[in-house]
Amino acid sequence: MQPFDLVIRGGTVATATDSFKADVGIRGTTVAAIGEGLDKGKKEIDARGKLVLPGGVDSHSHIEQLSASGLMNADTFESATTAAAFGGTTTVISFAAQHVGMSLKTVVDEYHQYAERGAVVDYAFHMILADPREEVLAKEVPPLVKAGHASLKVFMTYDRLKVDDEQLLNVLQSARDNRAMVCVHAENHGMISWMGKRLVKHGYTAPKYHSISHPRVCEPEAFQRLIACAALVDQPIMIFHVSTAEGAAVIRKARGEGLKVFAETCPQYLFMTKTDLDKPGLEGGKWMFSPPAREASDQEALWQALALGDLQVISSDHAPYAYDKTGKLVAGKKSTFKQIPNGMPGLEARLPVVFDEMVSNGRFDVSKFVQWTSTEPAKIYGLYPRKGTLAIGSDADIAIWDPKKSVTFSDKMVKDRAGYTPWKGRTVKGWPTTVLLRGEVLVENDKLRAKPGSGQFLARKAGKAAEPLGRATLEFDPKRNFGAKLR
Ligand code: DUC
Ligand code: ZN
Ligand code: ZN
Repeated sequence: MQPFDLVIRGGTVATATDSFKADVGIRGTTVAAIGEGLDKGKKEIDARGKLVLPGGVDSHSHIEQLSASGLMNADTFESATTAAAFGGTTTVISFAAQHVGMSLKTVVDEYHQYAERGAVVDYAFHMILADPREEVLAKEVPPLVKAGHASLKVFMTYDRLKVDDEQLLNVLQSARDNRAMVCVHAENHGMISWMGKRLVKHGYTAPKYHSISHPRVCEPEAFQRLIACAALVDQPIMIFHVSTAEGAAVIRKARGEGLKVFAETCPQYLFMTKTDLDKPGLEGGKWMFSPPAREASDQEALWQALALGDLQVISSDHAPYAYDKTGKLVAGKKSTFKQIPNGMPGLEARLPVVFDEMVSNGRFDVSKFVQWTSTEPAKIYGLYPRKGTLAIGSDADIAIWDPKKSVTFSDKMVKDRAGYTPWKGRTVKGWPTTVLLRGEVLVENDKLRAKPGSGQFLARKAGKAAEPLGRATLEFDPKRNFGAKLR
């Protein structure tokens, strides 16, 4: 038997189901053995007193992405994935963002180029459809899904991105025909637009009013409409960034009816509230993301929804804009909240802030942490078991966590290019001190060891999650619809 190239010795290994003391033996790029007293490796890492976890999978991150108004976000693939690596994340799913009039294929080719140039962790793309015209759905989506882009994303709000109900149905049908997951930013557009105009007209223009301009009800309303459309088509969906207790309740009901509705939340909804936006001047703009942070009671409801399995994933929704003319202040120092781009950096902080609460503070155990931040996203998006677990044959993407290391977030530590962290001043206990990607050291002793472009594209086939239920609604059942054959 060949010797191991690397043995991680003496740590506590945790997966989504178990945690136990074991050595991990790596040959080449994959895990070759997990057990006690493994033979010596060519290299060894001493993990005594540490947790040995699968690298994080962040399935919602906006990287080097052009907004509909033509604003590029602050990160390149190099800076964003470096931030991810330092925070223990070894796989990201970001977006290839189509805007109206664009060819989807051209867009995907461009994002491939950006990522090939800079990524230091492995990556895949969700394809954003802002213009799901017939030719795009008929000619571009099928070969792109076959090429490994097994998820589509649509927005139900934002002026230049949103799809109406008929377009949404077309996208859901296209995903069903091609076997892909559909991810949705689901908020009621009319309510947001109407409230925003009313607030500004009355002079309420500060960033804190952003949170009021997204009425709570715009979430359950959009979720219900989306779920009804998905059920009509019989297409599984992923609801992005759930922020309210009412939204989570709608998801619970749908799942109780057996519908394939998956959902995520993000650290900002678990740890921030609307009062975080209440800062002097435009400073609160740093905490402006959509949907907005809500109330402390929503945080409890979201933890409960995770515990019950109604939400399965904690992603970052990393969307960095610098606090200057290139980003948050693009419309100047007198802008209204409507003119400030939405989004906050989150790739680096996602795992440490969640680990601190779940593992260090004991809200849940380390297996649940692994489940929601690595295993479930890998399963739902067709990356498992190559990613998302530590098993024989899995990629050796490993984050070695020091559960005793305390870190206080500061602007100067950030690796992304937003230039600030919305977690500034927060102290967390537990930090990934050594991170491996496919058996190679990625981060060690606070240094990045990988070269830009060393991350690999992950071609994905949709997993079980994206399989339709096979339950025909009356309208699609020839026995009940006067014989119409619509499939
Ligand atoms: N909201 C989004 O819909 N996308 C990016 C970030 C944000 O805040
Ligand atoms: Zn969104
Ligand atoms: Zn997003």
